[in-house]
Amino acid sequence: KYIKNNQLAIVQAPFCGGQGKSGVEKGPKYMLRHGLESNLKEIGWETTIESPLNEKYIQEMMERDEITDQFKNTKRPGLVGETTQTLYQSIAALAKEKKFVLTLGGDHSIAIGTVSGVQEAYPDVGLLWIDAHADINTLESTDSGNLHGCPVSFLMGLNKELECPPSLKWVPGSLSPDKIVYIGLRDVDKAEKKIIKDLGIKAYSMYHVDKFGINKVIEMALECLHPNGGRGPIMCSYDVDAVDPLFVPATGTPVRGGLTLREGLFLVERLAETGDLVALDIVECNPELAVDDIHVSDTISAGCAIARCALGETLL
Ligand code: NNH
Ligand code: MN
Ligand code: MN
Ligand code: MN
Repeated sequence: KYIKNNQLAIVQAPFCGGQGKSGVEKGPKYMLRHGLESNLKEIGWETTIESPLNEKYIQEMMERDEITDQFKNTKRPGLVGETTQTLYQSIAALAKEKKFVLTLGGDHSIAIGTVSGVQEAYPDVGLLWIDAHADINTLESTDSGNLHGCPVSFLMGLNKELECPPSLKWVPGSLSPDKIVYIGLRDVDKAEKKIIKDLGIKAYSMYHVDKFGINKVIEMALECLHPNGGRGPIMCSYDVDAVDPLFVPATGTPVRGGLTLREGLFLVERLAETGDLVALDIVECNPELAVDDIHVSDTISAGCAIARCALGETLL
């Protein structure tokens, strides 16, 4: 009921500046080469490919060094800020046109732009963050200095009282703690645990997946986002490292003990079934980190399967 005429915008976000390993910017190209667009057409979507970050920009981005673009411990805030603002503007416009927005990353810092953009069109959107990591480090708590470990803190406005790089001041930061739920966590930093606890954010770790089963977990998560059986728009930001590295080996920070491939797909099949999903990010596929071709195809085909299942391929 939110999406008009099966319109789907596939946004390429070939960005690697939120972390230190190159290759993750190749995610969109690999997923499209795998046939993702034609597969989605086959199941009835009217697709367009959007590339808000142009070639010249990406070339420039790859050449920028982290010595000059640094803010205290934080790496490349200028680059991340500019890139995510560009994505934000383009995605806000697409979502307002009532298109489903599928963003292909890139590292997870791009979610600063994608989620902020979707929120412009759907202020009450509920966000499902599927990840091995919580990505809620603040400018003060981040040990790595990698901004892909921080997008949620920006989305929630947690850096507003801190000294913030000018490039990231545009972020509305209006996501409230009861509008985000985590699934798949298993590598959360100490400072992140405290933030999650203090703010009362709902988080289903792998412990909860084992304890309750994936079906119960997703039902509880949906109930948190729109309580009392209510409905409303849902966005999913899906870090492929949520899925066990057995199935998704080519990613920057693999953590063992993750979701099975079926659990990872079931989650998004259930989202498709609600009819309320308005946007999806698929991030952190890094084909350059594969040790062989099988690792590449396992990772890319898992990423594409997540997109297809979220967009209804497996619903009968
Ligand atoms: N928590 C760590 C950090 O802040 C790791 C984040 N890495 C991720 N997140 N891949 O999804 O850097
Ligand atoms: Mn992760
Ligand atoms: Mn880690
Ligand atoms: Mn992540």
